[in-house]
Amino acid sequence: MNKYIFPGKNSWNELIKRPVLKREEISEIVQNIFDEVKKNGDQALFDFNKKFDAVDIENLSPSIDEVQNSENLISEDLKNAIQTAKENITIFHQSQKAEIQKIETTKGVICWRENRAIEKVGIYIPGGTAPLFSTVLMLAIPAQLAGCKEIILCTPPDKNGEINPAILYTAKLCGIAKIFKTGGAQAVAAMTFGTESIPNVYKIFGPGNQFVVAAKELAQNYGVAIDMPAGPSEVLIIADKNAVPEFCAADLLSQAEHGSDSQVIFISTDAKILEETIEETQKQLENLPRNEFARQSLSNSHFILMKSLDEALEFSNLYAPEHLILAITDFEKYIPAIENAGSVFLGNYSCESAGDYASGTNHTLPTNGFAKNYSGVSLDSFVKKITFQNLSKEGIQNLGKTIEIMAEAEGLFAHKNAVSIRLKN
Ligand code: HSO
Ligand code: ZN
Repeated sequence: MNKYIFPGKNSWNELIKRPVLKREEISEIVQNIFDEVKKNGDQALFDFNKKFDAVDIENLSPSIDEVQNSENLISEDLKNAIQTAKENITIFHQSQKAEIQKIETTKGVICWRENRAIEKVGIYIPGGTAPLFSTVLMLAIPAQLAGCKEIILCTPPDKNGEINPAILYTAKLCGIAKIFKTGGAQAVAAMTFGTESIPNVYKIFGPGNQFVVAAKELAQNYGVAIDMPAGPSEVLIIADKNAVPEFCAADLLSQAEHGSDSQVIFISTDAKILEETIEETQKQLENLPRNEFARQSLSNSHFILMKSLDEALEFSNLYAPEHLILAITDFEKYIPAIENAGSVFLGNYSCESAGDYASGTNHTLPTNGFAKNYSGVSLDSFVKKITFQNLSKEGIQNLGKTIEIMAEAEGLFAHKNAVSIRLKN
C-alpha cells in the first residue's frame, strides 16, 4: 500500500491528473450503435441485448407482474430505508423551488423569470456489479418535483431478462411508468432518436460505463442535452490532527469500492494521522467483498502530507473533487475557501455515504475536474428558465431613447425603428 508523500507545489499538476480514457475506438463503436438504433429501432435494441448481454427478451418493457412482484423480492427493511431516503431527498429538492421575483428595472419596465419543466427526460441506470437503485431516487425525485411530463428509465436486463427488483421497486415508488430493458450506448441512442417503443427525450441523465459516457457526449450532436460530462467517481479528504483514522479509512474505501478507476486522495497536516489512516485502510480493505476494485483504485490514489490546511484547500481547489470531506475541527472557518467541489461533507460524522443515499443532497455530481465549472444535479437540472418582460407606455418612454441610441450605434435601424414607431404613437 501507498506510503505518504510530501510533495512540492511543482508536482501538484501531476498529482491532480485523472486516468485517461481511450476515446477514439470507443467513439467509433458508439457511432455505429447510434446508426443502427436510428435505422432499426426496437429490433436493434433486441439484437444488442443478445450481442452484448447474451439475453434474448421479447418485450422491452417489464410485464405488470414483474413490476408488481419487485415489491415481494426486497425486504421490509430495505423498503423502509428507501422511503426515508425518498423523504429526505424530496424535502431537500423541494426547498430548491424559488418564488418568482418580478423586478422593475426602470419605471414601467418589469422583468422576471419562470421555470418550465423539461417536458421529456430520460434516466439511465446501469446494471453491472452494483445495482444503483439509489440513483433512481436521485434523478426521478427532482424530475417529478420539477413537473417533467414524460420521465422514462432505461436499464439493462440481467441474464434472465429481468430488471433488478430494487431498481424496479424504486422506479415504481417514484412514479416512473415507462421503464425499458436496454442498456449501454444503445439505450442512450434509443432515448436520443426514439424507437417504436421508446420515446425520444430532450435531456438524458445518469451514470454509466465508458460507452454510456461516450454515447451521452454523442447524443449532444443530435440536439439532446445531458446532465454533465462524466468520469470515474472520486473523493478527497482533508484531515487535521483530530480526525479519526478509522472513519477516514472507511470513507476512502467507500469511494474506492465503486470501481478500479475510482480516485481517492487523502491529505493531512499530521503525519501520525496519515500513517494510521494508511494502516487502517489496509486493515479494513481485507474485509470488503469488493476489495479487488478497492485495491486497484487505491494503487493509483495518493496520501499526502501538507504544511497547512490552507495549502490543502488550495490543492483541493485545483483538483476540484466530486466529493470533499473536511475531517477538521474548524470546518466552518474553511468553508469560504472552498472554490471547486461537487459536494462537501463537514466534520467527523459526515460520511460520504450519507450523501450517496439518504441525507437529501443529490449524488449525481461533477467528476474529473468538472466541479470547476459544473454543478451537481438539482431541481434546476430538470427545468429551463424563461425570461418575461412587460413594458408599459411609460416604460418604453423611459427606456426608448437608450435603445434607439444603442441600435443606431450597431447600425441596426429596424431595431431602432421598433422603438421610434412606438414613441411617436
Ligand atoms: N458515490 C457515488 C454514488 C453512489 N454511491 C451510489 C453508492 N451508490 C457517486 O457519487
Ligand atoms: Zn458511492
